[in-house]
Amino acid sequence: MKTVNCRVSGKPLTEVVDFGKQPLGNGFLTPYQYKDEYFFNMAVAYCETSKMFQLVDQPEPEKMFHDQYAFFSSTSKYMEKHFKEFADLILGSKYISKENPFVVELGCNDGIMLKNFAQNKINHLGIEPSTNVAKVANQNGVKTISEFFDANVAEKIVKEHGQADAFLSANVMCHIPDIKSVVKGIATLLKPTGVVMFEDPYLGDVVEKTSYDQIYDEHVFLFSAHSVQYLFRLYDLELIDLLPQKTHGGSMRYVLAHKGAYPVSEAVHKILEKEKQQGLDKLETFTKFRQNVEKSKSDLVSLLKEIKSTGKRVIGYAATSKSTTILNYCGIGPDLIDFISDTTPIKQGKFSPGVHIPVKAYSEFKSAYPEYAFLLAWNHSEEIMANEQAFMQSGGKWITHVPTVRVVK
Ligand code: DWN
Repeated sequence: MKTVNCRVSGKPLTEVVDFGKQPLGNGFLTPYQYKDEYFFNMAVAYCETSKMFQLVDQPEPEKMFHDQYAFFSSTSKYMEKHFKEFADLILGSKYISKENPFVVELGCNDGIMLKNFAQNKINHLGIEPSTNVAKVANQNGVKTISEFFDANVAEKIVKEHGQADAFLSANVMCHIPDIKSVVKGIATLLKPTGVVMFEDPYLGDVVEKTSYDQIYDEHVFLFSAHSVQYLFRLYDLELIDLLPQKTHGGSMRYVLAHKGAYPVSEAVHKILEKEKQQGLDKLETFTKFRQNVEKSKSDLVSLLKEIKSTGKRVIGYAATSKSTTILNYCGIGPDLIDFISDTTPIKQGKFSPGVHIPVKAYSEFKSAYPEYAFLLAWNHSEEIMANEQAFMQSGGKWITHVPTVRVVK
C-alpha cells in the first residue's frame, strides 16, 4: 500500500531516506521459499502538517500478521516485568472505575500484559490479529479475539461488552496504516472518563541514536508527541501525559483521554518543547538523519569486513525483526556473519529474510563462543549482558551500531 500523501493529514509527503529493496522483517524462511520471497521498496517520508514520520509503501497487513507470526512478546524476562509494572500503574490509577472495570488491549500478542488483569479477575479483552499468537494468549487465560481493530470492531465490542475504562496498547499502534480508523474506534470505545495508554518506539530516540533499524515493514509510523497530538485531536481526544520508557531502545508512553476530562500534565508541555529543540517538527532534521544513517552503514560494513579479514568469527545475537533492515540495507550476508543465534523455536532452522543468514538455536552460540557477537537485539542489552558473562569472560566482544558503530568489550 503505497502512498504519496500522509496517512493522517492527507497532505503530500516528502521522502527522507530510501532503504532500497527490503523483505518482511519477520519473513524467516526455508530455502525452498527463496524463489517466492516477497520484497518491497522501503522508503520513509515526513509530513510537515501532521509531523508524522512514516513508510511510503507498506506490505498488506495480512502478509505480515498471520497464523505463522514469528514474534512472541514473552521471549524477554525484562519485558514481562515491564508489562506487569504497566498493568499495576493502570490498576492503581484514578482512571479505572472501582466497580467492574473493563480493560481492552490492542495487539495483546501472547497475553504478556493482559494476563496481569486476568489474574486479578479484571474484565478484559485482547484483540490480536495473528491467530497463532492469539491462541497462546487464550491458553494463558487471556480472553482474546482475532481481528484487525477498527471503528467497526469498536462498535461491536461496545454492543457486546460496553465501553472501556482503559484502552491499552504496546508496540502496536505504530504498525497500523489505517490509524485514523483505529483512533475513531478508540473514541467510540472509551468511556467519558476512560483513558488511552499506548507506547511505541519514539522518533526522538531513533533520530538521536541513528537507530534506523526501528524502520521496517511492520512499523508504518514512528511517533512523536507532536504527531500523536495532531492525530488524536482529529477525534477530540487530548494528550494528557507523556512517560518516556527505556524499552525497545527508547519508547514513549502516550496518555490520552476525551478532551477536557483530565488536566494536561507539565510533561506534555516540556516534551513538546524538547521536540521543537530537537527539530522533530522540521523537515531539515531528517536530512541530517539520512546522512547519519549512511555513515552508520559504511562504518558497519567496514568494521565487519576488517574483522573477517583477520579470520575471526562473527555471530549475530538475536534474529530480531529490526535486524532485517540493517542486514539488507548494508548488504550483510553469510559471508560476514556465520549464523544468527535466537531463542524463538519458530525462527530456528530457518534463514534470515533477504540475505539468508542461517538462524540457529541459542545452544549453538553457547557451545562454541565466537570472537565477536553482533548485538542485533541491542534494545535488550541490559538483560543480555547480565546473561552473557561467560561469553565475555571467554574474551568475546560485542559489536553494536547504536548510537555509533563500535566494538564493546
Ligand atoms: O514492534 C515489534 C517489537 C516490539 O517486537 C514487532 N514489530 C516485532 C518485534 O521486534 P523485534 O523482533 O526487533 O523485537 P526484539 O524484542 O528486539 O527481539 C526479539 C528477538 O530476539 C526474538 O526472536 C528473541 C530474540 N532474543 C534472543 O534470542 N535472546 C531476545 C533476547 C532478549 C535474547 O536474550
